[in-house]
Amino acid sequence: MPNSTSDPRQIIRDRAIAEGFDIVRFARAEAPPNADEHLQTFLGQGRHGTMEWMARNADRRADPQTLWPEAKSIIVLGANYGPDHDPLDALAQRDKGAISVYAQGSDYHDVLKTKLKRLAGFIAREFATDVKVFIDTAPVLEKPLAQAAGLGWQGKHTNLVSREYGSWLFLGSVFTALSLEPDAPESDHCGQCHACLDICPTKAFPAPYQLDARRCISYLTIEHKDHIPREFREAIGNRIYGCDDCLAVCPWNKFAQVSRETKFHARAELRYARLTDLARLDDAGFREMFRGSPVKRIGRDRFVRNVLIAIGNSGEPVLAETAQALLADPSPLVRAMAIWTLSKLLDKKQFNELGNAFGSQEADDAVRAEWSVSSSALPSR
Ligand code: B12
Ligand code: SF4
Ligand code: SF4
Repeated sequence: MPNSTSDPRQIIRDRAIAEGFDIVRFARAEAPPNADEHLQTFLGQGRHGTMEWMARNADRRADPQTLWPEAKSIIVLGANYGPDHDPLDALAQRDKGAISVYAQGSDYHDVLKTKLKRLAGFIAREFATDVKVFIDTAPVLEKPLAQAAGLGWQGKHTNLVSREYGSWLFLGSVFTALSLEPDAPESDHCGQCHACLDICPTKAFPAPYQLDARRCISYLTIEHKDHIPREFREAIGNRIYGCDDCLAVCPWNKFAQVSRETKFHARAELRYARLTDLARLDDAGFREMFRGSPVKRIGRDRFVRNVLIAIGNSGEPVLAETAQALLADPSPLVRAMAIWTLSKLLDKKQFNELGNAFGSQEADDAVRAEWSVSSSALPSR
C-alpha cells in the first residue's frame, strides 16, 4: 500500500512496524548523558569480568559520533519477546533445566538482524542516505540510547523497562545520516520499588542501577568460559542458560504482552527439558537440539557444565548416575563439574570411592583440585 504521509519519521515508523518491531523512536546521534562515565566506572571496577571486548571498544561504545561521525540520527527499535508463561515457574522443577526466556525461541540476533537490514535498506533507498545497522555485539550502548529515545528507562536492574511491554524488549538501532526530529527521553519510574535487587540469587547488584556482571548468572552460564566459581554454584539452582529473575519480578510486567513474533515463542523441547537428557548430549546431539537457538553459542562442554550444576542442586540422588557417567568425559570443564555434582548427591564414603578410582588417574590440575576440595567440603555422613 503506498504511504500517504510525507513525514520521514512516520514513513520509517510504519515500515519498522511492518517489519515486526513493536516500538520505534528517534534519538540524536550523540552520547547519552553520563554513559561514558558509567561505562568507565563499570570497566574500572573490572565488572565486565572476562568480556575483554567491552574494554577494547570502550571509547567507541559510549559515543555514536566516534563510531560513525556522519551519523545525525539514530532510530532505536524495540522488539517485544514477552512470554506466555511466568518464567519463574521453571525454577521449582528441580529435575528440569530453566533456559531464560530470550533463549527459548530462535536466536534474536539472527531474527532482528534480518529485520534491521531490511529496514535500513528501505531507508537508504527511500531517502537516498547512508545507514548503518547495530545489534547487541556491536559497540553501542543500546540501553542508554533507548532511554534517550524514550523507549523506556533503565531500571534498577540496569535493563530497559517499558511502560507498554515491561521487561521483555530486545533492542536494536539504525544509525542514519538523515536528520530526524528526536523523541523525548523517558524518565525513571522505579520509585521506591527494589524487587529486582532483592530477588537476585547471587547478589549481583552492588547498588541500584549497577550490575557486577561477574556475579550475574547470565554471565556465569553464558559468557564465562572457565570453571564456575564454587561460591555461585548453589545459587545458580537449575538455571542452565541465562537468568530472568530480576526481569520477571518487575511490577511493570503487568503491562507485558505476549510476543507477536512466533520465532520468539518457546520451542516445546526447550521449556522444561529434562536434566538427564541434556547431560547426555554429545557434540552432534547438542548442535542438533540447539540449531537456530542462541544456546548453541556456548558449545556442548560449557552447556553440560551448567546442566551438571543444576543436577547437583536437584536434591535427587537418582541423578548421580548421570553425573558419574561424565567423570571420564574428555572435557575438564565437564569432569570438574561432575565431581562437584556427585559431592552434592552422594555420601562421603561413596564419593571417596569414586575419588580413589578416578582422581588418581586425573591429569588436569583444576580437576584434581576439584576432587580434593569437594571431598573436604563433604560432611561425614
Ligand atoms: C554485556 C551485556 C551483558 C552482560 C552485562 C549486563 C549489563 N547490565 O551490563 C551480561 C552477560 C551480564 C548480560 C546479561 C543480560 N542481558 Co545483556 N547485554 C550486554 C550488552 C552486549 C552490552 C551491555 C553494556 O554495555 N553494559 C555495560 C554497562 C556499563 O552498561 P549499562 O548496563 O547500560 O550500565 C548503565 C547502568 O548500569 C548505569 N551505571 C553504571 N555505573 C553506574 C554508576 C552510578 C553511580 C549510576 C547512578 C549508574 C551507573 O549507567 C550505565 C550506562 O548508562 C547489551 C547489548 C548492547 N550493545 O548494549 C546486551 C543487553 C543489555 N542484554 C540484554 C539482555 C536481554 C540480557 C539478559 C536479560 C539475558 C538473560 N535473560 O540472561 C541479562 C540481564 C542481566 C541484567 N540484570 O543486566 C538486552 C537488554 C534489553 C533491555 N530491555 O534492556 C541487551 C540490550 C541486548 C539486546 N540487543 O536486546 N548482558
Ligand atoms: S539476571 Fe539473575 S543473576 Fe543476573 S542480575 Fe538478574 S537476577 Fe541477578
Ligand atoms: S523491579 Fe522495581 S526497581 Fe526493578 S526495574 Fe522494575 S520497577 Fe524498577
